[in-house]
Amino acid sequence: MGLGTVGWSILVMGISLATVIILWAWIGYIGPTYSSNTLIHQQKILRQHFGLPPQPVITDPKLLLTPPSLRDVKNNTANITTASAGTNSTGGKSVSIVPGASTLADKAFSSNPINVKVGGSVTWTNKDNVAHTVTSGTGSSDPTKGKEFDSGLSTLLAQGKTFSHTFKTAGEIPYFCQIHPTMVGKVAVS
Ligand SMILES: [Cu+2]
Repeated sequence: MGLGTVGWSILVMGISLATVIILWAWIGYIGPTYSSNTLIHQQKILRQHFGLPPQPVITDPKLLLTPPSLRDVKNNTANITTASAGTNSTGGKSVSIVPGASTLADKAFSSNPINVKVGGSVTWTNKDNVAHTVTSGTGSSDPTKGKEFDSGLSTLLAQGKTFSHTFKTAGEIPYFCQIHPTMVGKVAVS
């Protein structure tokens, strides 16, 4: 007499259940950390194999709460690279010319507008891989362009270069890039 359809079904279910129980007893509970633990284990073996120092274990909660892409990897601290609108060490303000600035209009400068006290300075840092200028005025045809400040067409702000200007009188000063005149910003001096 054969097993029949029901018999086979029960047998397959029984084998499946037995397999699951055996795997559970052998490997244990496979939870959300299983694959990351496996990767850590594999990495440890590979590091030993290639004579590399062990991976430092990050325990600083401040660092763990910072997404990896925002960590300052070199210094291994939670030095978050915010769009710098901050006050720099000399008490002046910092403005970034952001990556891809030439097509970003009034988003080319961060922060924009920037507020500064009379007697305070603003330092622009070019974080784009294209050279720019920071030139006071509303645009190329402004007769007063460059009167308050101009980083200059002969001394272009290449990637990583900075330009600073100290503001002596209150007022709102528009500025732009002479190479890409659609890049516009404003300094509010009070
Ligand atoms: Cu430009």
